[in-house]
Amino acid sequence: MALPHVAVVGAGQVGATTAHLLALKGLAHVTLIDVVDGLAQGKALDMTQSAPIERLSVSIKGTTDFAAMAGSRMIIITAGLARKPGMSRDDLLAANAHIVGPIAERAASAAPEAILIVVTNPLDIMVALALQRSGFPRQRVMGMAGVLDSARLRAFVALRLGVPPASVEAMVLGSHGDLMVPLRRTITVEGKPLGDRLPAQELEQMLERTKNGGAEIVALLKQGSAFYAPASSVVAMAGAILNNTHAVLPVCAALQGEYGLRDVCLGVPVQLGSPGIEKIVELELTPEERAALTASAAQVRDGIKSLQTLAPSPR
Ligand code: A3D
Repeated sequence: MALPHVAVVGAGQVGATTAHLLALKGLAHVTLIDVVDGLAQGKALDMTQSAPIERLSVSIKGTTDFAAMAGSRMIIITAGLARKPGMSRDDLLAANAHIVGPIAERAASAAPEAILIVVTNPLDIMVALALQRSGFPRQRVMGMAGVLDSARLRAFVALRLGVPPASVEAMVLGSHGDLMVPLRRTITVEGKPLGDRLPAQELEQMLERTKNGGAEIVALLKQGSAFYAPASSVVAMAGAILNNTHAVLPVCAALQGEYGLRDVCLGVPVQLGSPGIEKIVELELTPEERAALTASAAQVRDGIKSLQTLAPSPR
């Protein structure tokens, strides 16, 4: 079967790493797009020169021309500002809304059947904006955050217990921010519940570290934010869709009654396949988890409302 085309908009740290991973895994032909002249072209050329060594058979192109999104099966939006030390994700809202809104409109006119995956922060609000501005059905618009937040928790638990990272599973739901909702009960090691392998206080510290996982890296790097694990996370989602695996992953999706919530985009377990979001999986939640998810939704809803007060996008 012919390989699909994926456009990655934003050729910065996350976008370029995502493009390279897509190519290394042979998942798709990749077009990298950025407004900065030469950036996407240069990085695509560099990746293309890794092709003989990595035995890649996909094409990797770079351009400033948004019309190159035409024919894409999937468009991954990573364009926008990243956090600087001391900034919250919400500090990026106005600037990134003016970037993501027009990209979603252009994506919809260039590739009306594409699946959109948003990575730009503040994530849940940018997904709501992309949904609105693309006019796409909610099955085809989603955001990456839960796979990353869950991977951070999985990595911390694995490091502490000295087990292979892939043997630890965990699910973090809710918004991508301070009010994310780690489901303690979902943590398993080698298929078995975590139980008392970690003292409760230590687990709480790990959950707190997960919530601050992005800020910890921003503070260390001093410029820019995390990109290796974010790119791996979005490529995991892309792989599940392009290979139609029906995997259930935590994904930011538009809710219309699921978990008793509507008109909000939030991280929930989602079954991914060829159509995009095949199903939102409704887990049984404890009253505390449900309350935390509702608080998380309220915060995202406030952010979505604030989009209406922004000045129109400069064209
Ligand atoms: P960075 O390396 O600065 O790259 C952003 C790129 O976007 C730059 O190359 C810009 O030139 C480009 N850009 C700006 N405006 C446009 C436009 N209109 N069209 C096309 N390209 C444009 O940032 P990054 O790659 O580290 O991060 C990108 C975004 O992802 C930021 O908003 C981050 O906060 C976000 N992010 C989210 C997560 C999540 O888990 C949700 C994780 C990591 C980064």
